[in-house]
Amino acid sequence: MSFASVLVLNGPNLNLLGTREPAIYGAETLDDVARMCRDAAERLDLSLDFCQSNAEHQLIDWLHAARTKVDGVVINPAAYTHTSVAIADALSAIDKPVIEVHISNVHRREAFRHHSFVSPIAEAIIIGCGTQGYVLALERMATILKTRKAQ
Ligand code: CA2
Repeated sequence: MSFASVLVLNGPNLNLLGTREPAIYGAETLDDVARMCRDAAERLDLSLDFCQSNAEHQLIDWLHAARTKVDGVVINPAAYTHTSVAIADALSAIDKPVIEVHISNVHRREAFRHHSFVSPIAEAIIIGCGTQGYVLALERMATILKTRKAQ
């Protein structure tokens, strides 16, 4: 039995990881990232749901379910980071810690990637650490959730 549960949510086109643009996103596939997350979750005593969708409404439905089902959310909203007030609103409705992850350093890239609707809601943001960012996010989430449980 794990001490807490975390949802890792991935937005549009992240299913293409590892198939192109390796200079920006690395060589790992989304399945590789899911495996890394599962290994980290086991080590950190977290239970894990790992999901990806290209559809905004699906991501929002999962976030609504997360309100009662999980203790924290790690999200790479992909391009919806920069466009979606709806995903930001769904995240605001979750009274649980949220950590935003970006594989690439968005601040080194086009200006439209510099703004995030999600960042003001996030407890922490991990940017430009490659796919390792997901593992770092789970480690930070475990620390946050352990600290909250101890209070
Ligand atoms: O750096 C990140 O993690 C991003 O969230 C990735 C998004 C991008 O729109 C954000 O600005 C930054 C794009 C995900 C698409 O991933 C692909 C991977 C390989 C090939 C094509 C797309």
